[in-house]
Parts: sequence; C-alpha cells; structure tokens
Amino acid sequence: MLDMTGKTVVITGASRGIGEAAAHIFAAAGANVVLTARSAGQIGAIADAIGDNALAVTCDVSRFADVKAVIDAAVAKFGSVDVLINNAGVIEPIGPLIESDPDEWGHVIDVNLKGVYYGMRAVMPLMVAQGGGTVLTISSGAAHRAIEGWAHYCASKAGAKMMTEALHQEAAGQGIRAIGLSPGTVATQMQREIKSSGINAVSKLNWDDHIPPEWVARTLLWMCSQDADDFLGEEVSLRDVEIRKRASVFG
Ligand code: NJP
Repeated sequence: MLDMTGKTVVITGASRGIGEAAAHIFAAAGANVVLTARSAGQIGAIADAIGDNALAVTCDVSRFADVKAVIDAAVAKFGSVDVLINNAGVIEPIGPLIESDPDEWGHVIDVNLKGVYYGMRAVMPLMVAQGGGTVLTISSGAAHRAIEGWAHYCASKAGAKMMTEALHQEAAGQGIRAIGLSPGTVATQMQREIKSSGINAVSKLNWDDHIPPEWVARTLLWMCSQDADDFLGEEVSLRDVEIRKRASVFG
C-alpha cells in the first residue's frame, strides 16, 4: 500500500459510498483525511471512527464559499492539502429531457460540474504555492456516451472530464497531477436510485454486476502513486483490466 503519512487528502461526497470508502483507505495508508458532504452527522460519525487524523467539514459543493472553507479548514488543521478528490455527485432526477424541470436539471450541473470547478479553483493557488498536488475527479462512462434519461448527468460528467484535461494543460508544469476515474458501476446509493428509475439498461443490471466501492477507493490511492503518472491529464477506467491490475483492486 502506498504510504501517505503526512499527506492531507480532501474528499468530497464522503458521507457514504465511494467517498466513505476512500476516507477509510487513505486513512489506513497514513493520510490525514478531510471528509465533506452535506450530511454533517454522517461525516462526523465516520471521522470519529477514523480518529485524530480525520476532520469532517459540512459542505455543499454547489457553493464556492463552502468549498473554499473546506480547503481553509484543512490547511488550518493539517497544514496543507496534497490531494483533492472531487467525488460528490448526483444523478436524480432521472427522466426524459422533454419532461425535465429546468431548475432540477441545472442543480445536477451545479453539483457534478461546477462543484468540480469550485474544488479545483479553491485548491489550485495552494497547490501551486506548495509546489504541487494531486486532483482526482470521479468521472463516468456517461462522460463518453449518451444514456437515455441521463442527459443532465452525461453532460455534467463530460464537462468534468474536460476540467481534468484543462487543469492538466494549465497546471501540470506547476506540479499539479490531474487524473479522472471512470469507475464502472459501483454498489452504492446512486445505483439504488438508478435501479428504481427503471429507465435504460443500467437500471436493469443485477446488484452483483456492480463492483464494491472499496475497489474504487483502492484505485484512487494508486492514482496518487508515480505508477499512475502515465495517465496524467487523462481518465482511467476501472472496466479496463490493465488498470485493475495496476491498481491491485483484487488484492
Ligand atoms: O454515490 P452516493 P457514489 N454537496 O450517492 C454527496 C460517481 N459514479 O458513491 O451531501 C456535497 O452513494 C453525498 O453526500 P450528501 C458519481 O457520479 C458512480 O456512487 O451527504 N456533497 C454522498 O456522499 C459520483 O460523482 C457510479 O448527500 C454532495 C455522495 O455525494 C461518485 O461516483 C458510476 C452533494 C454521493 O454518494 C460517488 O458516487 C460512475 C452536494 N451538493 C460514477 N450532493 C456508480 N455508483 O455506479 C451529493 O460511473 N453529495
């Protein structure tokens, strides 16, 4: 396991699912972890269970002031931010474009795309000043192809994928490592929401088809290692057997 002792990792959407699993893996690797989400009780309980090297900060990623406050709180407590994991995301309301509510549609863009931008914008000055850092952004296969009932989600994830590329282009020379991760389908609350929609082939998958969130978390840890430098500015996919091997997700 990569040794993250002395490093500080900020994880958005850490109240459950992939973000919660990531908090546990990074803490086990020795990192200080900063858990953020809207559910104060849940992130507080997870941070308490992890111990002194965990901090919970309530945050709605669709508000820049909240995201900036998280970065400031991380620096105040641990002295730096070495890794930002842009993981918070929503998919509801799933449904046909023709029936979509413009405000609800826009909220998905606010969280999944603008939330990613806010994270990058808040952490970049700090990372550049400290000589570098890693920004990992959870993308999706939906960034690459349209899926029925998911126009908002596909558009937001395509935008988030572009943000990784843009960050790499502008800041790789200043030591910022930007990589995206398309996890495949993962056994979390989001897949329960997809299943209950009954729309499109993804909602028809069996629960056993989904990978556990711990595989994604382990991949995020590997993405902080030099071995993942081959993929800077790109997106890796956990459907790719080569990536699974390099990230040791089976081990
Ligand atoms: O989903 P879920 P996952 N501000 O629903 C938080 C992507 N992905 O772990 O605020 C701040 O269990 C929410 O916390 P709370 C997906 O698009 C997944 O699967 O307390 N946080 C919770 O912690 C997403 O980017 C699959 O409600 C906000 C977390 O987000 C990432 O993986 C496939 C927030 C969502 O946890 C993690 O999703 C794929 C806000 N405004 C990509 N709104 C998959 N599961 O199959 C929500 O390709 N959160």
